[in-house]
Amino acid sequence: MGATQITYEALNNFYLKGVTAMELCVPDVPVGEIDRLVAELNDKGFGCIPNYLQPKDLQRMQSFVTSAVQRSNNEYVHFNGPDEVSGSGLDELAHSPRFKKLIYELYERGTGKKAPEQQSFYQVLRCLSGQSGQKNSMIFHYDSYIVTALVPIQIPNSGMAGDLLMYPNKRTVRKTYLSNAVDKVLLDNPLSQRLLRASVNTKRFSPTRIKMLPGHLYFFWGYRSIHTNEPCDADKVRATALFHFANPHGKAN
Ligand SMILES: O=C(O)CCC(=O)C(=O)O
Ligand SMILES: [Fe+2]
Repeated sequence: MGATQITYEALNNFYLKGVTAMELCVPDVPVGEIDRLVAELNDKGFGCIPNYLQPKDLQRMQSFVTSAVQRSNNEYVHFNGPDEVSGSGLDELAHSPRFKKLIYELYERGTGKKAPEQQSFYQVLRCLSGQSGQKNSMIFHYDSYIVTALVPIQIPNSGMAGDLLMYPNKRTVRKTYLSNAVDKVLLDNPLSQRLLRASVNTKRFSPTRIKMLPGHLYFFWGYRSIHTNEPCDADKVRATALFHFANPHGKAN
């Protein structure tokens, strides 16, 4: 009788853990809210859905980050695609119909075009830590994809937090891959990078600074906006999950 009870309890525990581990809670965002987001992206450069992730889901993602950073000896590490973050919950988010619908609708309502059906997300998890974390910061760029959705997983709550810096909506969607490449070359050179870095703390030319909170979901037009992240202190961890959608030139980089 005693033995049966223990076995039953153990099974029950296992079953319950299994259920909570599998079920990522993804909100259904109404169309009116998406229109509000689009207006924010166009007007101030970024939009935010506060507390998009449930605390338990965020904790699971944070545990994944903690062990990944430990494995990399507290240095920068990143993961591409859902398979590399399998079990963290970020893979489930990328596959979630509600999340996909949100991004497709944001794209469609923001651009007036039909969302490309064949493209999936270009998904990245970036974990900044140590000296290499600092080297992977302050690199201003345009993304190759129109929509950038960003979920901060872990942000230091003191010192340098790794704010997102942005000059929003600085270019239109280029017709050709060549003109897109020209924009990128004009930005990705030592002189432009030096000028942009020198502008960060000026009164006149400073970028929009976004202090991000873990579990919120942020959007911006990554293709159209010059952006980067500030470094965080080397002894801290700053982790962001990025979901890029819709490459107008069909080439990833
Ligand atoms: O980690 C961030 O805050 C931004 C990273 C980014 O812009 C990118 O990976 O394209
Ligand atoms: Fe980016």
